[in-house]
Amino acid sequence: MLQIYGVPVSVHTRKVIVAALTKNLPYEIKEVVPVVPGSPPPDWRQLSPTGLIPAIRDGGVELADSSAICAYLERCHPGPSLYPASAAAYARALWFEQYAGGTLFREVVRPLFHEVFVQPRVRQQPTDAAHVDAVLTQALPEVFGYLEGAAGEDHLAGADCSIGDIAVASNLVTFQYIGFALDAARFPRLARWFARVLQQPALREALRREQPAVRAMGLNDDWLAGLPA
Ligand SMILES: N[C@@H](CCC(=O)N[C@@H](CS)C(=O)NCC(=O)O)C(=O)O
Repeated sequence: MLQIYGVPVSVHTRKVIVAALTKNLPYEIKEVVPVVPGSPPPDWRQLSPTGLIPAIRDGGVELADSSAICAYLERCHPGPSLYPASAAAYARALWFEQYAGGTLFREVVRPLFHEVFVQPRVRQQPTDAAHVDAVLTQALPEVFGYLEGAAGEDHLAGADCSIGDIAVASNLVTFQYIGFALDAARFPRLARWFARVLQQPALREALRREQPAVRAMGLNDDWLAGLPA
């Protein structure tokens, strides 16, 4: 069985879980929390050379990085596909996947998660309020503003939900878990797109499965209650 190393509430582990669920693949979670000392297994750097989650073991294949893993799962199990057929839409899906991991995560979600969760809850260190404020007033408007312009009445890379949608949505899920809200008055197209992607069955199932961890971590999941069943 596919073994996914990571934690379901991690932005990039969730992406791999949604890909596995989309393809109806059974999987087993091997819990690794890189920020918790002693959590990674002894051979962790061999499996994940960066030390980051997620990584997988699938038969004889060992692989790190959510984008590499999702592309691998797609090649092994082509349907249902998370990658559009046309070259232009395929490229756009990859772009949004890259933008999600490279800019949305690095400049907005990761610093906020670090300040409001890792520092006070894992490291017993104070939150740097000035850093949070800088992210909210400088990085977020640019990044969410770009996504607002990119979101239409469809998905980000065409009619169907793609890996690009899942990658961006996974970031917004964590953004809301840590107590921030996607402001629908300020980013209406992005908010409508997010509500649409949250209807995607594999993402819904991933969110359902991670609820025990969300509650155990004391994260905010009130916003999920407002979603249509
Ligand atoms: N490019 C990597 C990024 C993975 C990543 O940043 N993972 C985060 C969790 S979502 C992590 O391991 N953070 C722990 C740390 O920074 O030490 C991927 O797509 O898998």
